[in-house]
Amino acid sequence: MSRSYLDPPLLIAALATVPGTSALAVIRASGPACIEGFAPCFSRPDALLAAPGHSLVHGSFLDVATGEKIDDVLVAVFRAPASPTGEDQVEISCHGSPVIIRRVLAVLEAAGFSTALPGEFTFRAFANGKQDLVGAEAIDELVSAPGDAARAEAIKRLGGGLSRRLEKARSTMLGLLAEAEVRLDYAEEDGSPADIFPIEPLQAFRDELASLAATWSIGRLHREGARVVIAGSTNVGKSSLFNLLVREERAIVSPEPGTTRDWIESDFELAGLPLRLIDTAGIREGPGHIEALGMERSRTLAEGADILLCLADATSGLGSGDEEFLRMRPDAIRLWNKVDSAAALPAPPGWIAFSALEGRGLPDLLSTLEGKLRELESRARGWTEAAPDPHATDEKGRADEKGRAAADFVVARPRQKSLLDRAVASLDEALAILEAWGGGFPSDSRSTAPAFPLDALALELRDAADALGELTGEIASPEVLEAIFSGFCLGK
Ligand SMILES: Nc1nc2c(ncn2[C@@H]2O[C@H](COP(=O)(O)OP(=O)(O)OP(=O)(O)O)[C@@H](O)[C@H]2O)c(=O)[nH]1
Ligand SMILES: [Mg+2]
Repeated sequence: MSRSYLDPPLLIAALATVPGTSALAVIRASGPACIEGFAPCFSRPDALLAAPGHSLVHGSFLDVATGEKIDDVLVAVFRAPASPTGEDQVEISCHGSPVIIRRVLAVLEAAGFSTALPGEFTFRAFANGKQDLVGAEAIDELVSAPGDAARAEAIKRLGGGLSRRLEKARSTMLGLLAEAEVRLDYAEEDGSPADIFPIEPLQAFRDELASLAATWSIGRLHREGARVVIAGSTNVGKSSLFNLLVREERAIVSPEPGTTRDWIESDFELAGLPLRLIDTAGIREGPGHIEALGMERSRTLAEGADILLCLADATSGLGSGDEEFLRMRPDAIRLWNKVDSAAALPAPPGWIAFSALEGRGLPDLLSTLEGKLRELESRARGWTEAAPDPHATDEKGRADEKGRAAADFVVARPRQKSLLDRAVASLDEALAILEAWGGGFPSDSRSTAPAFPLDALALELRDAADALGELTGEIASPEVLEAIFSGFCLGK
């Protein structure tokens, strides 16, 4: 029967490093009485059992059944609750041979350690209050960060500042509601709405959460990479440029027009930012059925590109395919390719003179591309390029500053974004309810003024608070937890 993350905690073990040959490998084990469970597999059980938490013990890993020494190992001992998982834990550093790893895991299994589920160590850290859900997700994001920007954002989230901010917003909102309930009992008819429920802090939370939700586009950009699409007429050198940028012969290049029939993609990094480069089928008149399908895909990809590279053949001038893309995307980076050829026409203004064959114009292309990426990043953050003026009195200056404060933290997952959106939508409803009310108290039975809409307000504020609670994992359902942690890597 398959195990679940929510089963009572067993002893678990898994390889934490990549399988294969390496200098060292680390095998982690965790669970109640894990150190005692591991002791029979170790040549110095007394030293192990006496070892304090966060210490190292040197010895041999033994086959319990035969007493055979399998490897020389160094064991890191962690004791509950001051361990990464909150349970007793050992981390065995052995030599990184697949044979040793297999034997160690088999002996551990025979000694009662089950194979850990993906992300089960992190799940236990979450279940034992060592990490909230945003922090647990940040561990996975740190391990799988495709570039330095995504790494920097993950390590910040792992620090817990974002979670603390969300928890503070949640408890303050619920506190305001509780206070409103009390104040209502004592409200005078001539009191103002702000005496019952102060709107300003609510508005401030709403704005802060909205800024945070807006950082998702930058998080997505850093995690998935900007989609850079190469498009143009057939035979202009798109695949040659693709190969040049990814530094390998990935795409087929040939003098025959219509060589690329379907798009191909490859990831690379520029100035710390990940890119997904996509080579597409060229556009030409009178294509066959399959080629026409490929051309349709090229158009869709160009339309959805973060950055479009439009290539034209310098030996023949602008083709109808290139013109079509330029009409669709006037913001495209324009490359006048094959300038090395004797037949090349001069590059028109606004075009980079380029040669995919010789790499001419490449520094110009890379710096233009980097500039576009930075622009994309700034736009995703909702920033203007200038540094914020701390004395800014205008709306824009204040909005920029708020954006930067929220962008200290960047949300990285669609789950986080949609829960923030839900909280913002509920707070918008709550603010609309307060605005529509405008005054009047139910405590005065003769009053004809509308009653304070406590129930409707409470409903919206609780929903906003619940969305934040789901975000940090305080009230996440077992299904949600299972779905999140099963996406983590093994041994994490
Ligand atoms: N002289 C010269 N030839 C080039 C250059 N770039 C590409 N070519 C040649 O142009 C021809 C077409 O190149 P590809 O890279 O396959 O062109 P493509 O745009 O991908 O073509 P399709 O996939 O058919 O749309 C090949 O013979 C290349 O060697 C260049 O900078 N200079
Ligand atoms: Mg091609």
